[in-house]
Amino acid sequence: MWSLYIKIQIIMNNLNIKKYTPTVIVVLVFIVLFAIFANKPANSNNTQPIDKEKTTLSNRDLAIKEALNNTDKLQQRAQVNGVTYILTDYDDTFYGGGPKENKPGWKFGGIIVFKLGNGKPIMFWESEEAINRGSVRFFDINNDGIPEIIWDGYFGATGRDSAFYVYKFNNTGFKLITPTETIKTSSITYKQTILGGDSGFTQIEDIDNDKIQEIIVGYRDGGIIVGDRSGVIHRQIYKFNGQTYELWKEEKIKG
Ligand SMILES: [Ca+2]
Ligand SMILES: [Ca+2]
Repeated sequence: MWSLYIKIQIIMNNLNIKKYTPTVIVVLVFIVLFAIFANKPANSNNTQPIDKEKTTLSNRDLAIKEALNNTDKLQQRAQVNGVTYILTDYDDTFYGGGPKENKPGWKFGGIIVFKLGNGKPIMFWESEEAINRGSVRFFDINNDGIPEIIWDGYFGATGRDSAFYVYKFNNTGFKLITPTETIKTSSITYKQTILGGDSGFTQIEDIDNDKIQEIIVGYRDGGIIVGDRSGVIHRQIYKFNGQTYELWKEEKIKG
C-alpha cells in the first residue's frame, strides 16, 4: 500500500495538481480497493447454504448420501466373485419436519446395493417391493457360498407384524426368491411379501438338517390373553427348491 501511495504522489507531482492531493488520493485508494474486492471470487467467503441443501431430502436420498459419504463406516459388505457389494436400506418413517418419503409415488422404504469400483461405491441395484421398518443383511441362506440379501421386519398397519424377503445375486442385480402378492391402491401398484405373521414367530431355521435354511412364519389363533395357552399356533414353513422359496409345510400347534 505504501508503494501505491508513492506512485500516486509521483503522478500528482507530474500532473501538478498538488493542491487537490488529499482528495485525489482518497478517491484513488477507494477505486483500487473496489477493484480488488470486485475481482474476488463470489463464493470465497460465502457462508450461505446452497439452494439444493434447503430442499428436504427423502429418506432414500439420505441413505444414498450416507452410503456415498461414509463408505468406510458401512458394515454391510459382501464379496461375490472378488467384487465388493455394499448394502444399505431406508424406511418410510419420519418425525416432525424431518425427511420423508422415497421415490415419487412410493409409500414405503427400500434396499439399495452399491458396487465398489476403484474404491468408490456405484449404484448397482435397488428393491422394488414394499419395504418398511426392519433389518437387512447379507447372509448365505441356501449355503451355496454366495450371500443373499435377507430382509425381515414390520409392516404394522398393513396387517403383518413380521415379514420376510430374500434376494439372490444374479450378476446384474438381486432377484427376489420369496413369494409376493400384488397390491393395488387408487394411486400405486406394488408387490408385497406373503411371508408374514405375528411378531415372534418369524424365523429361519434348518429344520431338515440339509444346511439350507427354511423360513418359518406363524400366527396365534385365539388365546390372546397373556398366559392363556388355549389358542392354536399356525406355522407355515417355506423351503428353498433350488430356485425360489415355496410353501413346504403347514402346521397347527396347540398352545
Ligand atoms: Ca447363497
Ligand atoms: Ca433345511
